[in-house]
Amino acid sequence: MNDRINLSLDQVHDLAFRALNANGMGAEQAEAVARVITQGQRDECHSHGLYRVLGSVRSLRSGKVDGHATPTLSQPAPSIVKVDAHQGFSLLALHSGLPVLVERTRELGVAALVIRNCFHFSALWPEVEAIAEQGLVGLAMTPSHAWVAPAGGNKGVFGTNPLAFAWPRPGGHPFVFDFATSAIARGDIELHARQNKAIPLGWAVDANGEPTTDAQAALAGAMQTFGGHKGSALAAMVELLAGALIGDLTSAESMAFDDGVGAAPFHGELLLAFDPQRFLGDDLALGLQRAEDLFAAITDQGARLPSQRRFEARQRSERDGVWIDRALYQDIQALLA
Ligand code: NDP
Ligand code: PYC
Repeated sequence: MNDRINLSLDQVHDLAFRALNANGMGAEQAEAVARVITQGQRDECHSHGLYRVLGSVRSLRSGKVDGHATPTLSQPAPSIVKVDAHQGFSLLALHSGLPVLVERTRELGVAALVIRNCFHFSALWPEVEAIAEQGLVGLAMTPSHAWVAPAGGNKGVFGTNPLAFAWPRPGGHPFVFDFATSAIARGDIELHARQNKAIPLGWAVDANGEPTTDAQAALAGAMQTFGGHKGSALAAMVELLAGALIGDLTSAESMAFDDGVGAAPFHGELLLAFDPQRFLGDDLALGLQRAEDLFAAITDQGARLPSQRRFEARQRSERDGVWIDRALYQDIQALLA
């Protein structure tokens, strides 16, 4: 029997939506979550595609999530848009806050979207891409659970704390990067553990603080930051900006809140948007051209831009559908029973 199955993007969306909805998530939230899961699977980001249905349903079943929460929006300052997710997932809150962030950014040049009190599991590139689609520059960050040791330590303090950035490009895909400040996303280590595959050295230490290639031992130990002290400092910055500054939980506090039930991390998120038109005025075209010159200097020597792999995967998936592990498909089907 083939160990992978082919699904259309509509089938991916339908499967995710039904699994979430059957486990207590209301249609509005389930639609927002299924859309992003489908985008992740489409772009072959396997750690943040259909695999996330399992963790989302586990979160719903933990009783901590309000799958029917309706986000509420406030504006504590002209440049700050705040959305309270009221213990729902982050994505419906994002959906309601994004148009207001865009409006404020066009008006003021720079604005922030703060999402509070949300369960969070998703990749950040769909969010900064949505900002760049409006001709704006986007930056997003969020804590998670305290799985990552600071450089020089061996106990979890930081989350995997992703940082994502998008720059709009006239007539093409934006320039986007989105990475964990840990050596790799935790989801990738979990996928290695599911498939009994070894992980590279440098991703994690075991519970005794020893470097390990065993994915299970890594999950029980502590993950490492990327780039040693540099990733460590960036991870701390994310805790400060998208935790302390916005009055929401740090990764350590999120983990304490979880109390071992294994739900998605519960905290906040910070998104910043910049309007190039406001910064550059009459020099907008020149500024965007200088960015193009920079991208050309990268690609002209054979190096690739971040997200190029994703955009190629997107084109393939839109044409041919996606391939997913049969075991994952069966695990999700079981959630519908
Ligand atoms: P990776 O290390 O796989 O890649 C991160 C970025 O680097 C991508 O933009 C990728 O582009 C780019 N990239 C990879 N290889 C190259 C290369 N050779 N040249 C140029 N660019 C390259 O990602 P991570 O494991 O760090 O993170 C994966 C995802 O997990 C992210 O989307 C992140 O948002 C998500 N995540 C979410 C968390 C949360 O709390 N919500 C926590 C941690 C991670 P490309 O995709 O095209 O390869
Ligand atoms: O893969 O590290 C991760 C992650 C944490 C929360 C969502 N994804």
